[in-house]
Amino acid sequence: QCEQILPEVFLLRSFALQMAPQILNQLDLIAAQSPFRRMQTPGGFFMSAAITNCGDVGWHSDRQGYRYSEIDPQTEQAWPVMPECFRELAETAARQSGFSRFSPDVCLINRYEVGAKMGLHQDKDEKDFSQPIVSVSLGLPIVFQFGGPKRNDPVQRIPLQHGDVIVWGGAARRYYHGVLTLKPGQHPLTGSYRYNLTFRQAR
Ligand code: MD3
Ligand code: FE
Repeated sequence: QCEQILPEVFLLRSFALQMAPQILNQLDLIAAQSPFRRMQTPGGFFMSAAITNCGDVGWHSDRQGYRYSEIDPQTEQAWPVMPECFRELAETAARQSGFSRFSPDVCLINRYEVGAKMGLHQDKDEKDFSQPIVSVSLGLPIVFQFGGPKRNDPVQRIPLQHGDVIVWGGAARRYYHGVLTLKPGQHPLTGSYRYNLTFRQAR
């Protein structure tokens, strides 16, 4: 059930399946405190995915740029605490993939509605690139794509389904990646949405 895609990238199919209802319950509590919102990019566009965070810090974007901060700029309060079951899931997935020292301080949560996508980008706002990123997909399926360290590198596509977990480490941590447009559908647990949780060590 664990497939190695690249030397330090592991796809753990259905790894979060059993925990999904619990995760989704926690997401409702998190969103009640720090709501999902579409963030503006420095270029002035709005991202099509709606974002919130939990943890010691949260990632956000506005006309001034991308950054992690301890305060949610919308609520002017601390971000919601990361639930213990989130941390355990992320650390277990990382450990099984060979990253024994992973200790996430943030979980960035993307919510995709039908028609939403995420263009190719690199994640480079974190301090230590030797730590992996653990991603958890919930709800409607989507096609994930990743290339290489250069924007023009050829891309590979992987369909991601409810419960799938990927651990991104090593050189792949710097690779361009994104998701294609979310297609219409209904998932018994999330309706017409797809959620993606990414656990990171930002600081
Ligand atoms: C490969 N999210 O939040 S998750 C993001 O499905 C992001 O919402 C996508 O890209 C989503 O930044 C993809 C898989 C993922 C996450 C981080 C990565 C793949 C990655 C960082 C480096 C390389
Ligand atoms: Fe990313």
